[in-house]
Amino acid sequence: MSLAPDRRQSDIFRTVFGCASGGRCQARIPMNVQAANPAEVDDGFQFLKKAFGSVGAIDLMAVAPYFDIDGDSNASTVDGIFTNLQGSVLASNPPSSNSNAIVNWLKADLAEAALYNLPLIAYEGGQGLSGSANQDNRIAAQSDPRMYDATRQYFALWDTLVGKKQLFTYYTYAAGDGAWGAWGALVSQADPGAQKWDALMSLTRTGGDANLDGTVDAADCAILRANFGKTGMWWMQGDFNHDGTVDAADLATLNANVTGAQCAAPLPSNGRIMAVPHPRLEYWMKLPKPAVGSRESVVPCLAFASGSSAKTGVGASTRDSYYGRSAAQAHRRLSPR
Ligand SMILES: [Ca+2]
Ligand SMILES: [Ca+2]
Repeated sequence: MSLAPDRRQSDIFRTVFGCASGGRCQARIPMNVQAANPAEVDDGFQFLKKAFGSVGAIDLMAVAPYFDIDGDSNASTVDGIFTNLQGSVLASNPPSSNSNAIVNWLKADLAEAALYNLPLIAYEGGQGLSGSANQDNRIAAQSDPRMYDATRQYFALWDTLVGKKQLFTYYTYAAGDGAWGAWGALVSQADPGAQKWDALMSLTRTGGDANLDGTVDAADCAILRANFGKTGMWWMQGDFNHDGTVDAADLATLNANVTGAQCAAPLPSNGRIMAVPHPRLEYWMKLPKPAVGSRESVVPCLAFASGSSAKTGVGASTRDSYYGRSAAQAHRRLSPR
């Protein structure tokens, strides 16, 4: 029986990592089995119990519950793919005719693991759209916005049935789409985002953590500000609600979780900057027209007397030099007489 050498292999790891002596173990030993056929491992577990008294050398049962369409005919259109995935394969109450329904797989996996008091983890998983029929549609589905929703729907099932805290190894980080599948959450690690990647970020990161460093702070604010108002954006560019645009909603998400100063939206590049004349400015405007420049060309504002603003109650401006006056001269003109 193949589990006998597996057991010996497990014991070697336990010895090397100090588990055999009862120390805290860094290595946890899983027993893998197909998610759709968990009963296949039962003979092995029974053998271990008989031979060793328990399956004690095994810490976990591990499966790879990839989700895929239930039959190639569903790939004739991209719509067909998502109708089958979202309405059947990933449904919380799937049709009994669907032998690829994730709920049914996970329930059977949990039942098998429970027989031996083993936790369930996923040693691989994610979407598994692959096959020779209509491969173009399977690849097109990867960048369809419904893939974002399908990925979240998938993990909602995992979270509900198995548990958020149970290890799930998503396959894989970045890989190109091709005839043998489209496994990468990102197509290229240089990409700013993708439907699958952004779904994973939304499930694992705090809203606002654009640079994925585990905190929401000024660095994330800078990213959001740099992309504010842009469309075609992704999580790592500041689009936390996946509507494609970086805007006030994303800013609110960031500020709800930020450590340190609140993040402010940048001024719009085509916006208006308005100032309200101060009584002292009106006084200044009544003075003879300056020798240099045109008064009419100047934006009315409160700022004229740099360095003396505290006394006058007005701000600083470079307009003084425009009129050929020093800040002190401007201050004198702005001060009550
Ligand atoms: Ca961050
Ligand atoms: Ca957004």
